[in-house]
Amino acid sequence: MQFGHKHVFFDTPQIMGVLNVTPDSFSDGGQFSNLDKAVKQAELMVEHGAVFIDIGGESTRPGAQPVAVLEEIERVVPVIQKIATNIDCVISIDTSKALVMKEAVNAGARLINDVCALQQEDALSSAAALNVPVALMHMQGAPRSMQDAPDYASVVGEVYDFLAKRIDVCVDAGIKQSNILIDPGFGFGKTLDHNFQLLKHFDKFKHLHVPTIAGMSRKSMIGKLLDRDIDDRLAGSLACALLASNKGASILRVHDVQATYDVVRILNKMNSVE
Ligand code: 7PM
Repeated sequence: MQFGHKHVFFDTPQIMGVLNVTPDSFSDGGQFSNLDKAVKQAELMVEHGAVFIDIGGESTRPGAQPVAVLEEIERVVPVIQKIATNIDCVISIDTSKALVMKEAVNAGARLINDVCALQQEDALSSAAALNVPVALMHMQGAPRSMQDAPDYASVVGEVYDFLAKRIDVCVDAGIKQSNILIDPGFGFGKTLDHNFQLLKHFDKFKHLHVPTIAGMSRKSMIGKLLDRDIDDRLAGSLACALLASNKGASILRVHDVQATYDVVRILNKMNSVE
């Protein structure tokens, strides 16, 4: 798949490092600016094997307050510009807002990662006009209330059908199928069992014939099952990354890039021996 001038092969799983640029994620009172810290963290993630850096300026945490659009732009654009000029990677913008998509792509982002699957106002036409790849994620409900009572007759079937429809809508809006990725949206309006059903059947999503993203890193499906706080979920996250990879995930969206890349290299070796 082509991302600007960079071609990325999905014959083996690729890593997307998460870079949050919400105000408190980089303020430790030290001598480096938040901008420098964000760029240094991106640099380290790329050294450790990340091909994508996913930049998010709005917390999509269940129950989170929405961020004003201009504030979101002020947070992400300087970081995108500096990474785009200094680091060899594909910058992904984690946003649902049309204006943020535009400003981010103008600044150098080459993938739009939208947890709302381009359903917000003007997002679809905006993404189509920008002519960069888009990642469509499934979510049941809205971020604020999605974990209140997740409900499906068949989570795998319903997520699959939703993503199939969104691919069709995007193609009808002028987005090339070769520029679409999909993501079942672990933790977004799903119970513990829903999340593990999606993981168990992750291989079914390859029948949609577009690359797939799996984002389980440090999520509550790990914390709840294992009774682990957020800082103690590395082993669980690596297990989930390996299982999704083994079921064909194209991109792993993770916080712990170096450890995840070790896991991917082990699987790649096994898959490549005679
Ligand atoms: C709290 C809860 C904070 C959840 C942050 C999150 C995904 C994503 C996010 C995903 C894609 C996180 C999430 N998750 N984009 N953005 N897929 N494509 O864990 O699973 O970072 S936000």
